[in-house]
Amino acid sequence: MTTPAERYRDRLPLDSGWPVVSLGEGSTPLIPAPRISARLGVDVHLKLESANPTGSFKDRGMTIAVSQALADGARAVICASTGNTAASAAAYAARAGIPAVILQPEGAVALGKLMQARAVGARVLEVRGTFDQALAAARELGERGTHVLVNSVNPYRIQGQKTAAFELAEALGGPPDVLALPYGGGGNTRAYALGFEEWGEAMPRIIAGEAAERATTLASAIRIAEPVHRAEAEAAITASGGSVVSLTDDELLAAWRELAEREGVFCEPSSAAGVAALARVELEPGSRVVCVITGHGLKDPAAVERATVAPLQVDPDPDAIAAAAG
Ligand code: AN7
Repeated sequence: MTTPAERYRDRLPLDSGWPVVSLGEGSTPLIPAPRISARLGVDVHLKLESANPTGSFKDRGMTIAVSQALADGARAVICASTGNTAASAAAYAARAGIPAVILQPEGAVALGKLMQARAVGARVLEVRGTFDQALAAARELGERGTHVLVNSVNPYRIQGQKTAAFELAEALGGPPDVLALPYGGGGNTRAYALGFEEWGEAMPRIIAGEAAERATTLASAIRIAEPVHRAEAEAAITASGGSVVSLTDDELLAAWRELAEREGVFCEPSSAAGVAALARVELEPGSRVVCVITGHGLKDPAAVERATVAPLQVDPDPDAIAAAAG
């Protein structure tokens, strides 16, 4: 399989001698969403970034950032994370053979993501504070030079991440009319805008769904009070003719449910933000829309427990099972 680093080498800041640290990221599926399309009167496709090696979009940027860190002789990488950056950084660091220090806001990271970072041997530290406070501490350690920071303020993250825009333009024979995605820190939004700008055809209208209650949303991946890329991300959204849509947890969960039950796509709650945001904007009938599904549903089993009905218990008796199956 060709990785984004190979496929788009001439569009990436890669030195020729570089060993690329890869887990087979990119080339993610782009699938139609017929029922969501019918409801909205537009042609919706889903870009399943949840199909990346660690189950989220972060792997595209992490392959490039960790490769650069290795080439620079880094002794260790560090990140603060609501969970997915951590899972990705930990896996790519393991692949590179360098230690990863992971700062998680205590009690605020979904179970699957916590287990991923632990499983690959990262040094996981639970910070008594918010994501924003943990990020400030990680940035400080990055500046001291003891650790290479691999949060998306590391420019190689955005560089790698932009390859998702190239894949979309190639798959569709040009950029979509509308790109809808979750908006947490804004790094992904920035990366798509950069990618489509470099692609050189039209810029899609960017619809970015954020949690209305940023500090407390059940969508823990985007529980980020202060988006670090706010200025650049929102400038790109405005320039594209798009908008930021603030979503309640009920709106996020309704879109999450629709993706799961009506399209068969099981993502984590934050990943439904693009679909949820579309319901709140005017759309040109028939236009081509891509929603980015940023993370896999298995990351957050607690969200499923909260939002769905628990299984009934039955005896191994066909009549009892037939009655219970309904
Ligand atoms: C599934 O892992 O910030 O707007 O530390 O995990 O680029 O921040 C995750 C963010 C959307 C928001 N969907 O993207 C982290 C982290 C999922 C995410 C976002 C995140 P950005």
